[in-house]
Amino acid sequence: MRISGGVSNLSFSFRGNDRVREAMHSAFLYHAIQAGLDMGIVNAGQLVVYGDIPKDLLELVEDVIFDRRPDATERLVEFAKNVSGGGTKREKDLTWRESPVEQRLGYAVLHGEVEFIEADTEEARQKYPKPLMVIEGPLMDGMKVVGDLFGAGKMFLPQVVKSARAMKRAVAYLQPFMEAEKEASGSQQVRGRLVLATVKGDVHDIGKNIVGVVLGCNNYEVHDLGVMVPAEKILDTAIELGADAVGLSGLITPSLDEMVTVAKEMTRRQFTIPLLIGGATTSKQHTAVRIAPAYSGATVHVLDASRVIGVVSDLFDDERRLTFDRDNRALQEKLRAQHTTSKRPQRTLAEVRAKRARLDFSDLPVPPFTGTRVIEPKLTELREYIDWTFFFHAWELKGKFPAILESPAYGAAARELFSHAEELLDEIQTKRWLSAKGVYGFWAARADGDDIVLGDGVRFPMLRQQVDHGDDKPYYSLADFVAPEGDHIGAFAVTAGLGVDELAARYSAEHDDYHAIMVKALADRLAEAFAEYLHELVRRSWYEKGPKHSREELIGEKYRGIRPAFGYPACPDHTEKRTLFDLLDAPSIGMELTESFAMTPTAAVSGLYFAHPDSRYFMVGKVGRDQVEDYARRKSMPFADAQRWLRPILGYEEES
Ligand code: B12
Repeated sequence: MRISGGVSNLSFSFRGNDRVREAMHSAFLYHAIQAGLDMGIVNAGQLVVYGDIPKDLLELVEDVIFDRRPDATERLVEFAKNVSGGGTKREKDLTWRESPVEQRLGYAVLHGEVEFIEADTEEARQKYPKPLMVIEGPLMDGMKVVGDLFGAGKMFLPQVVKSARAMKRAVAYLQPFMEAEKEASGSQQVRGRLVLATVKGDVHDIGKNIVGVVLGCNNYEVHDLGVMVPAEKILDTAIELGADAVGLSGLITPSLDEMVTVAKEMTRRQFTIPLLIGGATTSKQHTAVRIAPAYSGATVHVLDASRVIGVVSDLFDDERRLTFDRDNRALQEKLRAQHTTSKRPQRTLAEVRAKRARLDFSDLPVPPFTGTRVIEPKLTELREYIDWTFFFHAWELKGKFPAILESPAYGAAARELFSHAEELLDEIQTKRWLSAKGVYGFWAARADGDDIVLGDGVRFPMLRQQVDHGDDKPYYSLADFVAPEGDHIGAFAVTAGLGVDELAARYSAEHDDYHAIMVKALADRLAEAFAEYLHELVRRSWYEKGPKHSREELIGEKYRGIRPAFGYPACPDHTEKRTLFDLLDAPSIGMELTESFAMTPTAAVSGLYFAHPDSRYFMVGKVGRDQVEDYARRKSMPFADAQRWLRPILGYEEES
């Protein structure tokens, strides 16, 4: 028996939408041939390669073909509305190429099109009397539309960063001509000059880079000093360039203190320009309570890139500045007042220790080995462990993956970003641009009060919750999850960031911030995926022998055991990473710590493994002075130092 069929009937209802039809035909043929189809009638010139069908479209199409979900048809119909238009037979829509050069440049900037940008810029250069006029005319007009649409929420961050790439390429093309004519690029129209830096001891810069691009798109001049920048360099540069504002960024809590240091230095050196504060660890509360009082000029916390233009345009406007500054100071005053009144009652250390969590330690699984092992997974292995939600989050497309691909507001932008990310990941994989390395191990361990002591004497002092719960619940410490009579714990340090800096620098040199930022965001995702992958491997080798958990279960942490990381709320003291790194000999795989205990390479995660089924994540929260004194003793660290490192969680006022 032979089977043959007319394939196009399958997609008849999508007449006019060749992209969807071609994808349906290809996907159908791909599976049907494997299942025994001998002959199909189809326009072979209109077939897309199965592997080239974008993943999102493929999923929807296969949902329909296999009738995988009840709403498969509706979802494909909905999706098809956004992708109607040419399939393989139709050329890319190039009608915009027929318009005058000004409109072409505007289009290229708005859509982030770089294919013709140099040729069009050259044409405009020949048309205009001076190269600078090309920037200040058609290119800036295009950027202004971008800035307005972004401000109005009609354009999303990834699209803005792509626009910036087109703009930068055009400006770079014009640069040598302007130098020949001794023109300064765009200097007449610059709306303000900012010096940005990630503070000393901190290495993360995606957020700051995004902010820099958004500012650049709105014709602010940005001098980005990079990461780990000491206060002196930031302020010297600001003076040298006559900056209108300084912007600081930081990811981990020790950077908060460093920001206070910069603020104090600004006061000492009699600065008056605004100080902008941003980064994942910062908050408007901390800015109000600690940073603003250290500096007399305007000190403004900026939550994310979408707010930065609003803030700087107010600060740099002679009229609006006063009102903005007054409102900001009033808000900060209110936050300081709330801070002093909102202290929640605390129990004494002795009381909370008496209420430690008491676990049943009758089942203590033994790990497969003790000591350390190095692991170097392939990126293909890590890829399936990526939780994409935070990737979109980094680009300010907030929503859960994969639902975000279907979002009425962000869907189109999210789908485009996702397909670019997948393309780049493919390339990174095949060209081996990045590599991942980790080290992990297991040790005999026991709880000694609130310390976890390893067989060879290495000690991890832990902190305990002290804020009054008002009920009978235990006051947790991670030490509670380890049996005092003898048990095991694990530890790990992983990075997927080997090669990132070089790759990002290469993209930046090509004026391609879009890919430079994307590479870093992907490396971060791979680092987190590595931690997930390794945790699974560890659990399975140690105590979790059953069937593997699904992706959703992994993301929802529906498994036994935890992997808290120093800096996260259950173990907020970053300095313990020193002991951890020594234990694992993390430098042997290329990982190091900065003076603030940030890890390099940047895309890195490290922490401990606990196996107990009742072990759980919790927040230590604010701690009392009695605990800080006790903790300092247990760490053999001077009290003042312990207090400084624990500053973000002190539940009492420090004596000055
Ligand atoms: C994703 C993530 C990671 C990723 C990548 C980090 C990253 N991209 O920022 C990875 C997995 C690598 C990671 C690692 C770690 N992380 Co982490 N991580 C996060 C998470 C979940 C999201 C951060 C993020 O991606 N933000 C998206 C980016 C684009 O936003 P952003 O950096 O904040 O920037 C925006 C704004 O802040 C602002 N902005 C930023 N800079 C500037 C500058 C100026 C001038 C202005 C105006 C504005 C501005 O605009 C930006 C764009 O919108 C946060 C929790 C959270 N929800 O915030 C924890 C968090 C940042 N991580 C934390 C910690 C502790 C760590 C680790 C130390 C854990 C560990 N022991 O392994 C390591 C440190 C890594 C290192 N190299 O040292 C803590 C930091 C606070 C603290 N307690 O110290 C957080 C807050 C989690 C928590 N609640 O405890 N992390």
